[in-house]
Amino acid sequence: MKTNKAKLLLITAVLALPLRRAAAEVFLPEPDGARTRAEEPSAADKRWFFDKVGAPAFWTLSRGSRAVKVLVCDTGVEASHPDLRGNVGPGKNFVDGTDNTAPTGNGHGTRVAGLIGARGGHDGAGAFGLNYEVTVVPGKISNAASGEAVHTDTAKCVRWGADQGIRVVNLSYGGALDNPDMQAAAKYLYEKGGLLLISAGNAGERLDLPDYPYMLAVGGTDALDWKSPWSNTGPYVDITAPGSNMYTTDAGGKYAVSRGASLATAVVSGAAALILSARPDLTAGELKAVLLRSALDLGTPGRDEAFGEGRVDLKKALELLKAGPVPAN
Ligand SMILES: [Ca+2]
Repeated sequence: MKTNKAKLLLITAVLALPLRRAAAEVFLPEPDGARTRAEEPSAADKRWFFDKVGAPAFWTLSRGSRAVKVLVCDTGVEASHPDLRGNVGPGKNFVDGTDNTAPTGNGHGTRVAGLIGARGGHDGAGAFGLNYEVTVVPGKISNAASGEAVHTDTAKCVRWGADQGIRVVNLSYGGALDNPDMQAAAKYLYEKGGLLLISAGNAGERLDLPDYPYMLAVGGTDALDWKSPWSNTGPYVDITAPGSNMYTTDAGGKYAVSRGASLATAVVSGAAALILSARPDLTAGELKAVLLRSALDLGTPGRDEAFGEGRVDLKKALELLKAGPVPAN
């Protein structure tokens, strides 16, 4: 029974649920919701986000590697999805202790995973993520159709990833930023060489949370590099990435056009995996430094509460990696 555990999350348009402060993460599908392949948008509409972040430039150096694992602590990932098959490895269920990481009534984790490593034709049918090849490791932290998770299971997921030597952990959930257990888990991961990418939240309001050095908090932007209206702001926001109108895989062999900081977080995780595929020698601090220092400054000059250091930019990251030694942090 989980009744004495603090609730952490909530996703998919379940706006009626009592949200845990503004830090709660709400994943909102676009009004069209999940679309079938036959109804998919144009190739240009599907690929805008990886063009925006300069992924094609980085692909001249590396298109990803199955040696790089990205732990997705979420609602499970549909490994049998036609566009994920081969890029999803075995994971763990932290709710029931089994190895069952298939989605149970909630496609949130499958949507997140698609942006990291879906492998449909990126000029044609299907969904395509930032990595042609990667190993998405599903860490299932919710068996509920609502997607709701508790912080104890979530912290377990992050610590397990650290013990597995996983370098990138994606947490597209809210409520964890200022949770002491989660902060300790993030630090544990960081000290073992991994980086936690975490959603800055979808409430569209300012949170007066400090910048926590062992997590990268991600906000969302749109195709014009405006801050997405739902994206939270505050001193804790480290970086932003596309999170509006994101075409991705969905559970049930489907596809979705979705929006939210969940998706923006997945883009940064995908970028981190891509960077590690080219430079597996980077420490967690160096990986963080590459992401932050290569980000395109937006809004007011320098770091600001809306964009953090700026919008993720893999073209600049590529230039930074080629320029010489990477700063430690
Ligand atoms: Ca700025």
